[in-house]
Amino acid sequence: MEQAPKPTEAPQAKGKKTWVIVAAVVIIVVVAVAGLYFAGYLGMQTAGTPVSIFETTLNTCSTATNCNFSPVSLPVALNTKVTWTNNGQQPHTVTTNSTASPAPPAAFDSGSMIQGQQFSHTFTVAGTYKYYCTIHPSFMKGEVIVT
Ligand SMILES: [Cu+2]
Repeated sequence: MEQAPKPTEAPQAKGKKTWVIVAAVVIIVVVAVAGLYFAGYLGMQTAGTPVSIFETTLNTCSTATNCNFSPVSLPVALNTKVTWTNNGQQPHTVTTNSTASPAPPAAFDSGSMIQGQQFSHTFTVAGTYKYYCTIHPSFMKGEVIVT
């Protein structure tokens, strides 16, 4: 008769262990998702306001008319994400022009983008962002105006 309380203690201990394991898993998942979010990986999965990088004749990029950004000038509200897509066949970049006047409030650089590749940037500081393609710097020029 005196051994009766023991079986009731055992399930309680098991219940506590389960709770600790569940809490640990929840914390790990929350930290992992927050880490991915702040690293920008989740943000990259949804496209922002589109800018097309086009070549009117694929693989021809010799003038601002046959190869450029569209639109060339894009006005957006603060905290807007803009997504550039290379719809041309040649590699292009989306790179802030640090020598522009006024200088862009923040810098970004897509690096070389192959056909079909996308690059996104979220504009968290207001201002005019002059950017260009480092591969075709003389005529591939665009701007994002953030207000
Ligand atoms: Cu280019």
